[in-house]
Amino acid sequence: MDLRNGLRPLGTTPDEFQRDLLSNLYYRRGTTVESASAQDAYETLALTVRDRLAERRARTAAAHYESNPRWVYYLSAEYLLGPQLEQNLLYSGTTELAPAALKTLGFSPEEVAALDVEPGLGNGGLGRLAACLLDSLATLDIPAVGYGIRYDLGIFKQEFDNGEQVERPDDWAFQGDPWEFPAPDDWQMVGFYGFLGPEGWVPGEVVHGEPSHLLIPGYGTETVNIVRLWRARAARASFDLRRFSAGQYAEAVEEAVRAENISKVLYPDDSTDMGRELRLKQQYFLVSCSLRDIVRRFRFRNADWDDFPAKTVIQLNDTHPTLAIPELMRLLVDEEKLEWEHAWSLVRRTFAYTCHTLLPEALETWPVDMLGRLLPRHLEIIYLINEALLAEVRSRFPGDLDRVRRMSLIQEEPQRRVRMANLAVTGTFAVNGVAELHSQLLTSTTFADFAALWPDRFTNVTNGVSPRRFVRLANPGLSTLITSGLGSDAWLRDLSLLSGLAPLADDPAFREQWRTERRHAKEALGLGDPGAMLDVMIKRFHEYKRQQLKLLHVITLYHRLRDNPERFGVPRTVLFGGKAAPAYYAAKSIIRLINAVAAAIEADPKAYGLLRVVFPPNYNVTLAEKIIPAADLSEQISMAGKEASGTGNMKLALNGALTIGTLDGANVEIRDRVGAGNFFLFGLDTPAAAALRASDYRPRTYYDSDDELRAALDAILSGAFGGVGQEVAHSLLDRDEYLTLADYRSYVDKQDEVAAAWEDQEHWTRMSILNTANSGFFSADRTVADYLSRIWHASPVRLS
Ligand code: OX2
Repeated sequence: MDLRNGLRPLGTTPDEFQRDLLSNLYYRRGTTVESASAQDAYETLALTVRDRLAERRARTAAAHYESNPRWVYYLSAEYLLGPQLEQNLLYSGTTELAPAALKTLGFSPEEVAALDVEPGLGNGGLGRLAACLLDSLATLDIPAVGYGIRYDLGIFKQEFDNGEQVERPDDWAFQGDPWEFPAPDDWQMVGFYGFLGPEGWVPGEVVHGEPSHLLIPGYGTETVNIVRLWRARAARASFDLRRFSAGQYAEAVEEAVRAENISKVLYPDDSTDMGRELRLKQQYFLVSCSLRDIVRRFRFRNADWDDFPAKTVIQLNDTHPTLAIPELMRLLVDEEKLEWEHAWSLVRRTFAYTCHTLLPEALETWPVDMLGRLLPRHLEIIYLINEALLAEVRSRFPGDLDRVRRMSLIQEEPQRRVRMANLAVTGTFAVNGVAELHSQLLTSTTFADFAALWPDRFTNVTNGVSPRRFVRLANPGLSTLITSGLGSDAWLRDLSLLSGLAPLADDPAFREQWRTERRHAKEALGLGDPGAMLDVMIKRFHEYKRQQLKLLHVITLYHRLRDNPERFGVPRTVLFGGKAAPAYYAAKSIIRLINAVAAAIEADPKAYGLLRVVFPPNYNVTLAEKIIPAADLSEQISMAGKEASGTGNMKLALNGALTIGTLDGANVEIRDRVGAGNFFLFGLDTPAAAALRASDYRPRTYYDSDDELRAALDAILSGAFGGVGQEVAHSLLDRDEYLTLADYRSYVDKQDEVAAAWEDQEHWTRMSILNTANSGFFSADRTVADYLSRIWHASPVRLS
């Protein structure tokens, strides 16, 4: 088959690349070298690179069609893909060709790269994990499609106004997105509301889902997969010409606006009923479009529904896409006329569910009333699933009413709500946590009842990160050094090879080179003295993550410095990065206080050259790629038993930062691998934290008995930071939900050990190299390999 429509293959020489660039400028941007703007240059380069991937994509699609493989479908409300240009240059092998070609247009690679806006279609770790898994699926040649929503406005842009977080819309695709392929002819129809009539569900509102896709190339292979994103549109002819002609302009487009609101923003504010309903609508929109698309794709090569589970595995990324379970039941029973039991057996063998949390408040539930109004047939199906579930529970555990109540898909008190996590566990063949500790805690706490009923359903898959993005692209200098140390760049596809660096930790010349590369990364970040220790805490703001603990440490360091500047010791730059959810006031107070403390320290000449706090706004993937290579110390200080895994911890360790952390999430596995001697452990472990929480915990006793802690909190209370942060201090003294004060002393003492270790740079460098050398396990390629062997059981399809 001719997959190039008779066209010649795209060339790989500088001349050919340049000719294609000029051709794209002329024919696709409609402009000339003389009048090209920087935006023209960027988009033309993107198209020229994209063409090379599109060709691989066409061949991938053909190979997949040919082999009718088992597909992995990943359903996720978020994808935090990061900037696309440099990645696609690397993956298409054109990184070296671009600068010269751009020069003919009169632009530098830096100018052009600055225009590559990252699609902010995600929030934090969950969305970035989705992006890393897609990258690894393609790299491992697994037939896979990611499904998500193409939000018009991604995660908000964070700005600081007088130290306070303000949220601005992130109009990421304002200029269009050159990486995107619209596929309007694959649209789907989605119904909402309405009633159940004798013929079944009659929706009262119908919207269209229009897909577009982005290319997901594999590294070091020909495979190019896709992520397909849905955008909500009014059904055709929704424009009301009669009203428009009558001057009712707003009313004329009302329906269109209501439809488009569904894919307007990621995680609309859910502090109102309307906001909550919009989120539920988004979830169903994603699920309904994606399932119909999956079925359409199944039918290309298959006719028998009994083959569906063998050809399809659908991974639910947390509970957001859980409505896929009742939706597939509806499609099979109502539309395909399968028997209920038959349909249920297909559904149960198709879906798998990843749980990403331990926080009870993060386990989604929806009011029965709301769900029944929006999706009456789905609520009915959920009741039927629940009946069968509870019958099974009663027969296995006769007389155990409490257990029945706990396991029910419906929570009764204080309000009737549907428990999405219970539904997700009930409708899937595999449930996994995202780190060893997390998976253990899931089966011993959150899902203990389900684990007793179906022990074989539960497994663990420890998260991982893309070594291409977070080492090769983010840290080119260190990557080159690693490649020369190992004698090859094969580590980029087999990260376990990093272990070959371990002997080099004892080689003084290599250590010197290692320090040089790390220093370059710091200089590139540009935060002043590269000799100061760069101490970073980059993650979403949440009280369980305990940015407030780091802040108390900063205030303590500041007090020591003021009292005794000669004895301060190691100069530090403390860097915070992260956003707080718009309606999460406690987290926003912590942000404001950090900014106030930073300003006070900055204004004090005594602190000059010794202590600095920096907080660049709008932490995102682009910024992460600059900070991570420069970091010396990685703060992973959540209250034990709260962070499911963490992935920033992996990225930092992989780049040679040393971790100070609790025994939480994947920190446990990082410490096991890099060695206890190369990791700064502090604080209560999960059982101790749980026991203290369960007892009569009094944070004030720590305040009373620890002079430095008292001084830090008193400083806030007495208005030393412009009066900011009173509520933070009060909340710590009165409640301290996450045991910040209980862990303070152990944390500060451990930080003193960190400072002492920093004084011996040879030893520190040795530890740094060993962190990198022993972090190969945390590649997302290994994560995908684990999903494949434990859950997905799909095989690679390689292009010939
Ligand atoms: C995050 C978890 O908080 C984090 O620990 C984990 O590393 C990440 O998911 C990827 O697994 N929303 N985001 C998360 O959980 C939820 C819910």
